[in-house]
This record gives sequence, structure tokens and C-alpha cells, in this order.
Amino acid sequence: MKQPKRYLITSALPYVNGPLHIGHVAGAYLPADIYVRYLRSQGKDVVYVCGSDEHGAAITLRAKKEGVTPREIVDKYHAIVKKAFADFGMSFDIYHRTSSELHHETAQEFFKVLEAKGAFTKEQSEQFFDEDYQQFLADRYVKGACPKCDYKESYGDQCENCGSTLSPMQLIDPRSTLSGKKPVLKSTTHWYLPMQNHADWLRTWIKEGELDGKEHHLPKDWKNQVLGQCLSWIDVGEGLQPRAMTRDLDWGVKVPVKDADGKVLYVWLDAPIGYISATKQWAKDHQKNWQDYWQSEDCELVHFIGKDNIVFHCLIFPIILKAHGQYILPTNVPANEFLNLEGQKISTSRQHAVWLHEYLEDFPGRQDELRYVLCSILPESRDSEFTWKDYQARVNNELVAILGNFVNRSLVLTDKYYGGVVPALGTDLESAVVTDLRAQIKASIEKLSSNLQRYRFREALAEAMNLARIGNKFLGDTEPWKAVKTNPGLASDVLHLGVQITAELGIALQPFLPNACERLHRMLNLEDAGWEALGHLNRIAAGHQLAKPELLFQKVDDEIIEAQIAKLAKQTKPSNLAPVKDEISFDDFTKLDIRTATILEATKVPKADKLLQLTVDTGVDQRTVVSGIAEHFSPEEVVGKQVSILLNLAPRKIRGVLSQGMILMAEDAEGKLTFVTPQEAMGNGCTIR
Ligand code: B3M
Ligand code: ZN
Repeated sequence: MKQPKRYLITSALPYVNGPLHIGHVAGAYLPADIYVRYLRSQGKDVVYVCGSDEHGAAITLRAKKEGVTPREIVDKYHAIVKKAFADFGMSFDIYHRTSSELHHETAQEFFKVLEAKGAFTKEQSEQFFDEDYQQFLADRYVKGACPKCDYKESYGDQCENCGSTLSPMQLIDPRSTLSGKKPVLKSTTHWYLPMQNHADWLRTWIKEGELDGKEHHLPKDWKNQVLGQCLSWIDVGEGLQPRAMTRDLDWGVKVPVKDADGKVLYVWLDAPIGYISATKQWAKDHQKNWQDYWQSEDCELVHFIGKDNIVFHCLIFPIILKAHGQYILPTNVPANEFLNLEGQKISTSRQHAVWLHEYLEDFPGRQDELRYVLCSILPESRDSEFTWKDYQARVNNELVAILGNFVNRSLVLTDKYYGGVVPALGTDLESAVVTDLRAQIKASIEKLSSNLQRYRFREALAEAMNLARIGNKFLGDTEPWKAVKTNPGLASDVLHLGVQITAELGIALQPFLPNACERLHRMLNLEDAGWEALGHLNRIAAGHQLAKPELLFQKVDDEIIEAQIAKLAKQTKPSNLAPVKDEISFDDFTKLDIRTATILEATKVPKADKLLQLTVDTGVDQRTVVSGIAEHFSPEEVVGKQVSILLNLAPRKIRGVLSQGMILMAEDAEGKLTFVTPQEAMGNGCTIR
């Protein structure tokens, strides 16, 4: 493979229908930022683009929910998202937006070229339509059960539960997200991308890394799950199908041809073109040539995304780029899996999320702590999990206790013994020890680089941190704080090397912890240096004056973590609530005679695992009730409990026992039961209404 002269790196354009959470960061942003910083550190010519995805049903539905226009939604969240990225320190060369004029022009121009080249077919078909709203229902306008995993709240374009990409017609029991009603079918005309015609070259390109008979990329470098998802799209079931590239909507990029009134480009056609328009804007702003990146074989294109975007970046966008004829294709799409949070899926709608902008407010100046923790748990090959306890443990036990501790010991001792003037490396330390130290450091750095090249950022970070571990062990083995009295030459040799290792860390960790490395360079009184300076243990000359050492990281206290856990519990809405029942009249309600009562006796019903037979004091009488709670409560546990009872339920024989009434229970989505008990003890027989 020839070495690229330029790099074009993209991170998925987030829909600006809400703020960003740590799942987004771990999916498509942090890994790309690390990679880009690594490339820049090597002096590579790289442009890193991103921007807001401002079209599509994600936006218009949010606007409807908030009762405002789509324009207001994108303006509001674009500002929030852009600021959160900037405050977090994402090193985009440009953060653009798809509602910009330049983007609309670029996307329309692209469409016209494709249309002229015959890349589309125009077809009439039946689509879901909401009669109440007089609107076609594409993508997220339809909900229903996912045909793959049966998740009941799946969208028409994608199941948020299993990540499958869908089309509305595949949903089971479809319903309109506008009226909630079952949609009807109505005929409409759209431009389709005949994906099935592209299966052969896509397969060879993805699987063999070959394009137009030439080597394109190393297929073994692609992640297994990315390859697997692509190949199953191409070859499993019915294989690739035509996919509509236009929509009947009024928010989006207008279809730029005749007879297309009221139609816009499918958001997944316009959004990836957003990468191109962002690059164009950047080029304009910096007197560069965007074609050097998008239309040059010397450039390498890499898309960083989450797994739910694989098909769009590995199949649909490449088809479009190739059909256009002048564009390069991505050499890799290192998609990540999902990040879970405290045992559950992250969910914007349920507010089960750690929002990036709130983290930055709650943890000012601690961007690197979040970068460190997220990078340590990146869902690179399988889903992974963020918990606040783990966050605390990694910060305290790794950043503070390993990295911070090593840097601090090296610099503080040098400050104390030598006034911060770096001593020379003499010959008091055994040369075998020095040689071994150099070899260990070199080996770690080689692994670090090779992991970075292969987009394995978790392992890369572990190798970079290993340098601090090596340093700690070295200090522990040689004990300069003792040697300074007994063998001063040995102590100065050790601290010379300790400071050199600290300087190595300043380069090796820079892609991961840019802010900490800046502080480190300040303490070292040293200019930042590129990757080529790494691994020689010679960045600092003897006699160099260091600045005063400070602590590199601070511990995170228990209270801070507890506050975050409590905040999350408070904001998270419960999942899978039972659907709302049909309306009843007030009269219907008053027919229910619900009272306070106390359980006097409880026994298991023989041969019935689920049933307890209860004797209950209802205030009006004592009666027998059979209750299906035996798997949740033992008889001893329930005796003496005050409960609520539905008194006038028709008596019923259950397993031979006549049950007169029903004990009321609250049940959560996981099936956990608890009694409905008055806040304060009351007499029995009080009415509940
Ligand atoms: N906006 C989907 C998402 O946020 C989408 C990515 C576009 S990348 C061109 O998951
Ligand atoms: Zn599903």
C-alpha cells in the first residue's frame, strides 16, 4: 500500500435534535480526535471535518414535540452541540452545518450529477400516509415493532434497540407518530438508488480491499463487526434492495429537478455530502483546495461512526461517491459499538444519559479525565459500560495513582535535590539497567504506535500508560530518595531518566490527554514536540531548568460521584411503562370500592408456586383473599402489613379457595412488586379514591 500524502477524517454529523451524551463521544468523536491528534503529531497533512446534521425526521419530529419550527430546533441545538464540542476540546478543523447554503448547493449539485448519470431510478409506489395530518410517513414518522428483535418502539428507519436498519414497511403493527393511528397506503413517486446493481463491486471492495481491479485498502484492517454487517447486508436474505433517496417533506434540501415539488433529499443522501460541503467551507476559509482531499488518490478518507451508521457509510455513500465518478472511497470505517450507562442503554428520550455539556459544567477543567475514562472503555469490539464508580476508580487509581504519582515523584525530587536543574546521566546506574529501561520503553512505544495505526485506542492508551508504570517500577527499584544520601551519583542518574520518561509521556499521551500534556510541558519548561521525538529518552539536556511542579490530576471524592449517581437516578424516566388504557368515566371509577386493610394471616396455597392465601381485616369484616405474590414475598413478610384492597370485586374460586377481593400492588417494568400502603398508618376500612 502506498503512503497517503493527505488524510481526510470525518466524525458522524450528529442530529441536532438534542444535546450530546457520552455515548456519542465514545462512538464517533473521541476516537477520531485521538487519531487526528496522532496524525498531526507526526506532521501529516490532515483535515478533520464534522458538523450538525440538521435535516430529517429526527429534527422535524423534535420541532413538533417542542411546538416550534425545525429552524428553531436546529439553531438551538446546533449552538449547544457546537459549544459542548468546543469546550470539550474536539480538534475539528471545521464544525459546519447542513442547513448552510453551501451545503444545499453542494448536495443539489451532487444529485443533479447522479441524476444525469442515470444513477437513480424513478418509481411510483405505495407509502404509509397519515390521513389526519395529510402527510406521507417516512422513516421516524412511523413506529412499530422491530421485525428483528420485537422491540415495540422501533422507528421506521432504524431500531434503537438492536441497531437494525429498517424500512417502514417492515414494521409490525405500524402506527403514525403524528396521529398515533394506523397509517393508510397512498401512491407517490420517488428517486431510488438501485443498490442491488452495486453488490458485486461492493463485495470485492469491502472483502478483498480491491476497487476497479486495483488494491484499495487492507481488508484485515477493517473491524470484524463492520465487515460482518456489510457482508450480511449484501448477501443475506434478499440482499441489497432499491432505496428511496427522496422524501415527501418540506424540511430538507429541495430535490433540484422538475416535477419534484414538495420533495426533499433523503437525509441519508444529504448528510454524508455534508462532509464534502464542510471541507469546501474549510478550504475557502484557509485558501486550500478541497479537491486535494476528496478527489485525489493521494488522500486517505476515514469515517468514524457508531455501529448504527455502518450501512450508510460502507454501502450507500460509497455507491454515491463512485457513481459520481470523481471521488475517493473510504479506506476504513472504524465503527464503534454502543456504550451503556449504569447497566442500561443510554437513551435520550428517557433522559438516561450523561450529557456532555453538563459534565463540562459539573467537572470544570476535567476534560481529560472524561477522555481518559471513555478511551479506557471504548466500545471498540463490543458494547461496553460507563459507571460513575468506575469513573472514580480509573481517575483515582490510574490517572492520580499511576500517572500523576510518577510525574510528581520525578519532578518533585528533582526540584528538591537539584533545584529543578536536570542532572546529567552519569555511570553510577548499572548500564544493564539503563539498557533494559530503554528497551522496555521502546517496546511500549512501538505497540502504542501500531495500535493507534490500527484504530485500537483502548490498547494504545494502555501502552502509553505503561510508560508511567515502567517509570514507577524504576523509581521503586532504585529508590533515589534513599540513594541521594548513600550514593548521590545513582540518585541523579535515576532522576535524569525519570525526567526523560516524563517528557516521553508528554508526547505519548498527547493524543489522549492533550490538556494534561500541556500542563506537563509547562512543568517541564519544554516546547511540545512531535511523534518523531518519542522513544529516545533524550528530549531534555542536562542542566535544563524545570518549572515548579504541580499536581497533574486531582482525586475525585465520593460525594461528587454520589451526587452524579443521584442526579442520573432523578432525571431518568422509567422504561417500558405499560400503555395507557382506554378512557373511563368518573362513574366507572366510583364503582370501585378501595379500602385500607391489614393482613392478619398468610399461608402458601398448596401446589401453587405463585399464590398466598391471606386473611385480611378490611375494617368492615375479616375475609380471605388469594393473591399472586408468593414469588415476591414470604408469608412471614406480609403479616401485619397495611395494604389497599379492592373490596367489591366479585368473589372467585382460585385453586379451591374462595377469594373475596384483590390486594393492590405497584409493579415496575422489571416485574418488581410492592404494596400500595398509605403514607401514614390509618385505621382499616378507610376509603381510597
Ligand atoms: N446524523 C445519525 C446519527 O446521529 C446521523 C449521522 C450522519 S453522518 C453523515 O446517528
Ligand atoms: Zn430491533
